[in-house]
Amino acid sequence: MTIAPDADTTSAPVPTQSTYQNRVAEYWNAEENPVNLELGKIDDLYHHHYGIGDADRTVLDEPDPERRRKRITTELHRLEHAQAELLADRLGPLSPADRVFDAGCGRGGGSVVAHLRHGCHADGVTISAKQAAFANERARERGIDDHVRYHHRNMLDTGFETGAYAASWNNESTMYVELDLLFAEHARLLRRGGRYVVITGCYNDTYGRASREVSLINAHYICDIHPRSEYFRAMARNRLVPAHVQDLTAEAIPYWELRRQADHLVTGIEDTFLTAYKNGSFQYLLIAADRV
Ligand code: GPP
Ligand code: MG
Repeated sequence: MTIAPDADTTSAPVPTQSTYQNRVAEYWNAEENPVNLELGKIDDLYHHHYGIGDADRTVLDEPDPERRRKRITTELHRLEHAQAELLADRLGPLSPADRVFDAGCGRGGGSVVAHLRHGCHADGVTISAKQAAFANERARERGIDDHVRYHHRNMLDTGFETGAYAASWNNESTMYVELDLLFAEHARLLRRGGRYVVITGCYNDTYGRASREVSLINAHYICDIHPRSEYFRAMARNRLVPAHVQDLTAEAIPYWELRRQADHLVTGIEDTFLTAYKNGSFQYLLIAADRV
């Protein structure tokens, strides 16, 4: 049964979920990786994506062990924040009257970044009740809960108002869903001329099929990484016209090179990402599209 939720509430029932979606929700309800929580604590911006840009590797030379850990944590957070800012830049121009939709919002960092950048209202959606509650608590503490709200809902079927959004995005969350269903929901929510942005890891069609490393990443996160081609096919089918495509693969590597040396934060997937990026089977991509 699908119950159409009130856009102002955070506790409306999510539509009936597949067994797979229940497993994904369980993963995120249980997830407490220090690489996410310790970074988030720095400034109360909790991201669930990776970083981009050159890393300051001098943090590794810090002789005091406690200070070294702190400096590495701070540097990784800086790189993740730079990624969130890049995405937020691509949403604009937006005004404080505008509303944006954060599909697969995790613990909420991206919506806060978008609000701070543009002054806009944000609705974040996550399949994890725990993440939605956590993110709403952070928004309350920050005093922006009148502008930024998180909802325990399914991003494929949000129940939000048709055409009410000036911009929307997925930041590393598309690999959990069928792209046609996802883009149909974005196209429904976005007003004509609205902007959709995705940052994602995708497998490279020129390599062939999914590599061993891509399959290992899928198993690690219980996700299903799409090929690059599928993004463009599914966008074309759903009134989303790419305006800007950026291959961020090279810019993603310094983050992983630093993260693999952060003994206090590693999760075990670091070398797999590096091999996947370096053997050409996997790409880190930003696509900005207009809703026509
Ligand atoms: C990062 O989340 C992103 C995902 C789990 C989705 C998979 C992304 C790909 C690009 C394949 P996270 O910040 O919770 O992960 P981690 O705990 O590894 O930092
Ligand atoms: Mg993380």
